[in-house]
Amino acid sequence: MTRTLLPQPLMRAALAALSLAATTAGAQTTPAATPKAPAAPATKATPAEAKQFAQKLNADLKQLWTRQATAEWIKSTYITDDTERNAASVNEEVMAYVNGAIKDSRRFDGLTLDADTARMLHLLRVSQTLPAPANATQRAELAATAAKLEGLYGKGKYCGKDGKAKCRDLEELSDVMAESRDEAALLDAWQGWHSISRPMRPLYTQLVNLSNAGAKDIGFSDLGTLWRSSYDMPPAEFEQEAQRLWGQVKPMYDELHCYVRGRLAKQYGEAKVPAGKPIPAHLLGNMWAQEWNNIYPLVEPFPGQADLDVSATLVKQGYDSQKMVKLGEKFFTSLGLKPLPQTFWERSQFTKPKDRDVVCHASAWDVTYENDLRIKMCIKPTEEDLVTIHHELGHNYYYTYYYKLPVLFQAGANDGFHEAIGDALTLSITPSYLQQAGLLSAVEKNDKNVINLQLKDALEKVAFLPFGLLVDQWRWDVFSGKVKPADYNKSWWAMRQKYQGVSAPSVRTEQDFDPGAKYHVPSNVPYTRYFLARILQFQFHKALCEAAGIKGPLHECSIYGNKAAGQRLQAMLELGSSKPWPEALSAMTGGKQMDATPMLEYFAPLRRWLQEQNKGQKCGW
Ligand code: X8Z
Ligand code: ZN
Repeated sequence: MTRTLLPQPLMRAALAALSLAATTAGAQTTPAATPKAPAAPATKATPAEAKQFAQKLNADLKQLWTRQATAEWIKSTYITDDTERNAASVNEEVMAYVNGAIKDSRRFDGLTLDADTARMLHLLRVSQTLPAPANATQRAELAATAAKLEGLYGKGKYCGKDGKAKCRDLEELSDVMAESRDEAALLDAWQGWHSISRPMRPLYTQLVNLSNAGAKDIGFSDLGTLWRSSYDMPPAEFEQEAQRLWGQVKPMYDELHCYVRGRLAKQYGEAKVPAGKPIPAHLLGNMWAQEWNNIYPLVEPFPGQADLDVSATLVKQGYDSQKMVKLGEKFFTSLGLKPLPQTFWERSQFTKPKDRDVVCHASAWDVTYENDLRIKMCIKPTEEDLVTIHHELGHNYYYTYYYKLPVLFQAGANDGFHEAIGDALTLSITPSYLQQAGLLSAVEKNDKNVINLQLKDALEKVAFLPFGLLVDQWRWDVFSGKVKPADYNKSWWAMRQKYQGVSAPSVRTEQDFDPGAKYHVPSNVPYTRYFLARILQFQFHKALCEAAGIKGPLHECSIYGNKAAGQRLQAMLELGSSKPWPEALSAMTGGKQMDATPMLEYFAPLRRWLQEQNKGQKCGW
C-alpha cells in the first residue's frame, strides 16, 4: 500500500494508483527530478541485469512514492484548488514513471529470474489502481480528474432542498442516519448526501475511459482485469474465488436480512418495509446500508439484558481522540508488538479541523515508507470510531513491520490482508476485555447475552458482506464496458438489490450518480479487499486464538495480552508482499485457502437462533 491517506494499503494504492513519471538516478536524484526508468541496454538482457533493474526501481519508487504521499497527505488534510493541483501534478509524474518502467521491464520477459526479482516485476505491473495512457495530455487530464473527484467528495455538503438550510457535511448527515428513527428525516439526510455526487458523473466517465486506456497500454484488457490481477491467480479465477466465498456466507446474510426486515416492519410499518421485498436503504442506520450496527436498539433480541453501549461510556468517561487511540495502541502492545513512534502522535490528524475542508474518511499512512506512521480521521467518542481506530492501527502495524523491505514488497500479502489485521484484533474486544478496560459493566454469561452480543457483531460484520462484494462487481462491469454510462445508476441499484436486498428510498434517475456518494468510488480505491477482509479476519482470529492456546468457542476468545499470538501475527506482517499470499496465510493459519468456515463457526449460536426466529417468515426478496 502506498502510504497515503488511504489506509495504508489504500495509501499505496491511492498513491501508487495515481502513479509516477521519470528522470535519472535512483535515490540520490535531486528531489525535484523524477527518476527515469532504468534504460534498456543494447545487448541481450540477462537475469543479473533484471536484478539491478529491480534494485533501481525500488530506489526510484521510494523517492517518487514519498513525494506522492506527501502531496496526498497535504491535499487530504487541506483541500484547496492548489493542493489538489499539486497532488495531481506529482501523481502525473508517478504514472508516467511506472508506465515507462513496466514497458522497460518487458525485456526481461521469458528469462529465468530469481524469485524476488520476478515477484518485484510482477508487483510493478499490477501496482497501479489508476494507470494512465502514454499520452501526456491524457495523463494530465486523468490526474486532474481523479483529484477533482476526491475533492468533490471531501467538500460535499447538503444545504436543504431549497439550498437555504444550514449546510451539513457527511459526518453530520451520518449522525442522522445513525440516530434518527424519523423516516422523513432519514430520507432527507439520505437524499441530501446522494445529491453531492451528481456533478461527479461526467468526471467519473472520463476517469473510466482514461484509466482503461492506461490499463490497455500496459497489457490489460481493462482496469477491472488489472485490479483482479493482484491476487496471485489469473483474474478470471479470482472472480470465481470471490463468488465462492460469497456462496459460503450468503445463507447467513439471508437469515440476518430476514430477521432485521421483520423488526424494521414493526418500527416503520409493513407499508414501508414489506415482507418478501428489499429493505429501503435509508432505514438501516448507515448512509450506504453497509453496516447496520446503529439500529441495534431496534432489533435487539432480548431487551433488558446487559448494556452493551460502549459509546455512552466513552462520553461519560471523557474519552478524547488521543485517549481512544492510546487504548487502541495498548491492544497491539499487549501482544508484545512495539509502541507507535513518537512522530505518529505528532503528525496524525485525529480530529476534524474547524477551519478547512479535509478528507474525513479514515486512513493510515507511512508517508516516507520509513515508519513515518500516521492516521487521518475525524474521531468522535463512539464505539464505531473506536473500532475504526483499531482498523487503522492494523494498517500502521503492518507498515511498521515491513518498512525495512524494498518498497515493492511494502504491501499486504494481498490487499484484503491489510484490511483484516486491525479487524481481527477487534474480534478479541469481548465483554470481558471491555470490562477490564472499564468500558462496560459486568456482562453475565448467559444465552440471552450471547445472542444479543452476536447480533450486534453480525450487524457490523455479516451485514457488510454483500456491500463489500458489490461495489467492485459494479465497477468491474463499468470498466469492462458491460455497463455503459447511460446505465450507471440503474445498474448500481440492480447490484444493490441483487446482493444486499436493499432498494433506493426514492425514485432515482440517470441524473443521479449514487455510486459516487461512497468514498471509494470517487477516490478510486478498490473495494473487494474489504469483502475478503471480513472473511480473512475470522481466519486470523481463529489462528491467533490457537497460537495463544485458548480453548473454547471462537466468539469468546480474546488474545489480549498474549505474546504467542503477537509473535504469530508479527511473523506474517514482516513478510509484506514478498511472498504470494497463500504462503503468508499459511504462516498465520497453516492453510493456503481463503475460507469463511471460521466466520460461520464464530456466528454458529446466532444462526441457530435466527433460524428459529425466521420460521414461517417469507424470507428473501
Ligand atoms: O474504508 C474503510 C477504512 C479505511 S481502509 C475506514 N473501510 C471500508 C468503508 O468504510 O467503507 C473499513 C470498512 C469498509
Ligand atoms: Zn482499511
